[in-house]
Amino acid sequence: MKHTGIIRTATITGVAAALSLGAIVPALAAPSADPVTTVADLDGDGELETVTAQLTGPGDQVISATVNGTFTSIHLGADSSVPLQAPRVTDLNGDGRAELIVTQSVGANTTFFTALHYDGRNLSQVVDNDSKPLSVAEGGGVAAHLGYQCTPLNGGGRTFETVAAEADDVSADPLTYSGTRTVYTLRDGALTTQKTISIDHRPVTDPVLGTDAASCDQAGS
Ligand SMILES: [Ca+2]
Ligand SMILES: [Ca+2]
Repeated sequence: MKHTGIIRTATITGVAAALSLGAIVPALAAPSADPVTTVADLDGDGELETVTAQLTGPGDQVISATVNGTFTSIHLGADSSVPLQAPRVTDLNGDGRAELIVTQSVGANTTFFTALHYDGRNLSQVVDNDSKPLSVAEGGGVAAHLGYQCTPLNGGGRTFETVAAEADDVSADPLTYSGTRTVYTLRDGALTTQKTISIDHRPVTDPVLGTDAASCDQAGS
């Protein structure tokens, strides 16, 4: 009996220690709470900023950076069932200031992302034509062809293009896909649709289905 009492006391002490530690560092309560980092030139001044992503709880991450000595952060949805990925550093409009592509959910074949831009003071979500936060998918397995790409514009800048297409017949050989390619320009964190291109029974090798995420990378990051 006395032995059991000692163990109980030790356990209670351990719980108390864990609780007090948790109060100091709440992130310890989340799974895989180690932050992940990357570098991006958020304000386009030629100096790279460190961008940090950290799980803060189930389904929640915080993205943060310090630009010119000023800290900014934003909470976004996260898929806490998989290891947190650092944001992809892109420049979706080619203006020299980075946008961040942030993973929101990871499925068997398809990953969903949103995008952040830095407005000179804060990080905020890139919004689409309907003022809703951008959601872009990548992957799709055989049944779908999903992704994004950037295309240089004559005279400078880039368009940001998303592809969402479904297989016409998953047992066909070669496979063909039908759906939409949407061409956007980005200004002040808001996307404007320039063109919606219909994709009709095209093989995956057709440029209209092209999805090269690396073409959106920020130069020099
Ligand atoms: Ca900078
Ligand atoms: Ca940019």
